[in-house]
Amino acid sequence: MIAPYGDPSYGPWNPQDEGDYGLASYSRNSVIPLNDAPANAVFASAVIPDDRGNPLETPRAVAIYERDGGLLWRHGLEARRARKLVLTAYATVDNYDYAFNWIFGQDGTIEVEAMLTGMMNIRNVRDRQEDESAHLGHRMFGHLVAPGVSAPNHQHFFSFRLDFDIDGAQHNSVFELNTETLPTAEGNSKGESFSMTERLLKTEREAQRMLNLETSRTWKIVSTRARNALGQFSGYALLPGENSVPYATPESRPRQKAGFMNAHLWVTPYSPDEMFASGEFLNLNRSGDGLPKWTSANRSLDDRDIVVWYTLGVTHVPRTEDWPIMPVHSTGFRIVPAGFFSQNPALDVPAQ
Ligand SMILES: [Cu+2]
Repeated sequence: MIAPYGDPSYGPWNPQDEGDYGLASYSRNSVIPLNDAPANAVFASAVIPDDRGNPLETPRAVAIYERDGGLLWRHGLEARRARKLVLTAYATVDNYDYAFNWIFGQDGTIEVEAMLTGMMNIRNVRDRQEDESAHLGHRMFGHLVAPGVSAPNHQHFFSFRLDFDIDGAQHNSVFELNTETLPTAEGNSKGESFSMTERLLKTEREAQRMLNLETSRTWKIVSTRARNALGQFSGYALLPGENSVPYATPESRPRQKAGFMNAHLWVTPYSPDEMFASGEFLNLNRSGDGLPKWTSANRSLDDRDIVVWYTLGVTHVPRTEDWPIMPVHSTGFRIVPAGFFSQNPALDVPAQ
């Protein structure tokens, strides 16, 4: 996870919050009962090694709880209420705070939610009020949030390493799904027809993909061996939510250091040596280690143990209301069953 800043007065400052700091180690915070998590939560501690190899324990590192999940399904006068199982962990990285929720639904959906809060990074500006060039309080590179205080435009890029094992670790493949209007020449005389095509991503280079709103692009990870009752590949689809492209140029330092942000999707064959999107040794490393380096081998991805890496970008154009403590900005994506079951798996949920 890296946060590139867009204000040229900042100099080369692009904190890599996971890597330089460690979202799961030094930055991990204890969950605050009743505030970070509801009254029915249970907690688990975590032990990780410090930089000398000594055990470092965080009490209440993880909260686990059920919460109301809204409507599960309904038709006419028949309806079911959903419950969701939530795993929560928090990290404070200097001024900023991140929370991560892994949310498990009765319909087989896994939601991944990242929450951004804490205190924005700021710089002092000479004029205490908005200057003439400011448009509704917005400067070219930031936003005035208090007299003499400007919060610069910045982005947050997360890399989620998703080690899919659909019906076993081996024999998995990744397909890309695109939906397009059919040409009128191909039996689309009314101009209303559109079709979805699935394309196998065969190699690491083919699997470096960007989102595409025009084709409603999603991806599906399937077992090539297991089938549901309809004979379809057993699979789960990755459904993107909010996302962004990097505004730093391809040659810039953050793009070199955190090359994972060059694509929204990466797929690699599983390797125990490839755990971190920017490589093992991040501090002072400018070399483009990690995903760009590994995938230059262009290994085969078909019918094997694969790992999916999803890049989630948030463009944070500060608001006045983000100061002095930022209300949570929630973002994320979903992993939903797609052929994994043979029908809606939540039919057995009883009515309240
Ligand atoms: Cu931000």
